[in-house]
Amino acid sequence: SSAQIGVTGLAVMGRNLARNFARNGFTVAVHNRTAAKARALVDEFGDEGEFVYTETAKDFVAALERPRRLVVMVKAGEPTDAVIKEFAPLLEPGDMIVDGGNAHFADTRRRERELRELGIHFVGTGVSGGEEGALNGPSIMPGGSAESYAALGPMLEKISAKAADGSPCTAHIGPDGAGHFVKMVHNGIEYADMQLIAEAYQLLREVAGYSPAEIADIFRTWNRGRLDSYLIEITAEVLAHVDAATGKPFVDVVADRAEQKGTGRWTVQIALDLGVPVSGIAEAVFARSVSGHTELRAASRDLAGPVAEPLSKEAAAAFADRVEQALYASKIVSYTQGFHEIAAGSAEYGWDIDLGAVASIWRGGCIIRAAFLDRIRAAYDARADLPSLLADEGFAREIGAAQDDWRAVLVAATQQGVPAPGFAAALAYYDALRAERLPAALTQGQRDYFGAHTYRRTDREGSFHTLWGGDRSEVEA
Ligand code: NBP
Repeated sequence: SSAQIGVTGLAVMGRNLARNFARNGFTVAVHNRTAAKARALVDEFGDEGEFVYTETAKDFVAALERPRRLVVMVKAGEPTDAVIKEFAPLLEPGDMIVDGGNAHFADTRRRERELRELGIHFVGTGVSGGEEGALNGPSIMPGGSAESYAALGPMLEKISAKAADGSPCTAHIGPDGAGHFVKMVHNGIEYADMQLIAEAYQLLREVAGYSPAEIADIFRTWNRGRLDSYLIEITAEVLAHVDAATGKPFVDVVADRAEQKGTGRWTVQIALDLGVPVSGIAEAVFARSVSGHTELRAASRDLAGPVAEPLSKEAAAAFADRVEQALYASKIVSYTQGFHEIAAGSAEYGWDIDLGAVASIWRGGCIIRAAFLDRIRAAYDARADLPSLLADEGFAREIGAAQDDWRAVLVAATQQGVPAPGFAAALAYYDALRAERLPAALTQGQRDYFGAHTYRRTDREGSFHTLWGGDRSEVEA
């Protein structure tokens, strides 16, 4: 038993994570259901560090020093349960099973509870950054017990990405499913970020009349400012890419149907359960869904729309500046909504999640890494009980400064018939929160009328009902 850590499940993610551990000086036992993959890993990358090839589950467990740290990187869902079922009987109290797959946090809570009874620490861990991140430093979001973090944290800190200030992009998120919950919301925010960028692109193309190559340059410029982020950077790369077979812009030869694996959808489903408005993330999930309804789209192609009016060169440049404002303002709203969901999950499940720490560990390694996250961390550092990111003075000032342009972009989008559901949902959220009065008062009246659901008054305590079918006098409910 010489390995400090073991990785089972050696597809792209597990293999790269195992190599990352080895490159950082840890001795890594490797195992895979199909043992040939473990063999191949050692044959191919054995010179990168210390690997211990193991063939059977028993050999694998025997190779690990105690308490054992066993990282599972298999397909989420049933395969994860199958692996737990295989390994749990071979482990001893104090050992750790670290699930680095994209598990649903409810599954993680169940697995943690079941394994806790055996004295085994189950550490549901969000890993972001794709295969590149797994190899060179991902953002890591471990849940599970504080005790398990004490034994595991230093290793994760070593293999994780580092933010610009050198701090590791990992921290103990909270008990049981907290890590997978935060990873889920990370992915939801990623969907929203991608959708907002996609809308900005579409508006620059169809309203301002820019080519993909020109838009790539605009994104490169934006990437030197406050929108500096991995997603903006790769957007410029994708837009500048030319298809070798046709010579056309790559974006023009890719089928316009976006796919999804499910974490964005989970983020919205859970938000509905928690009663948290994540309209920006929801619109992003729905936008992918709309794009995939080929028949619906074909059947709707002849619906009437406005005739587009091309902008002059000067007007196009001014419009691009406005789109940057709209994108930035909408991005603030997406993160406001996402962090609200994390705060709500934390309260519901008693996780006590440090929102500033979450922003901090997303600064490197993960898909949504951005300079912007430093600002979010600073906002929570200044005030840990910040009720909303929009309550932060700095963000409030910036979104206030952006609002005229944000509105102008949506006017143009509406007039020219270009869908911008992410921008629109974000602005509607902003305006709803600002509003002195919402039409919810009318909604309550309707509910009381047809269902006697009662309402509260602005001027006195208590619940009331109006006798709508009778003399319309009010009674206390
Ligand atoms: P996959 O999700 O494609 O899983 C393949 C691995 O699962 C193989 O090692 C396979 O073993 C193993 N496996 C399966 Br399938 N069923 C099994 C079973 N019943 N018992 C034991 N092993 C089983 O691999 P991946 O793309 O590397 O992702 C691994 C995890 O990381 C997933 O949960 C994924 O959601 C998550 N994740 C992926 C990314 C990414 O960018 N790809 C990013 C972040 C997180 P075999 O070789 O014997 O078939």
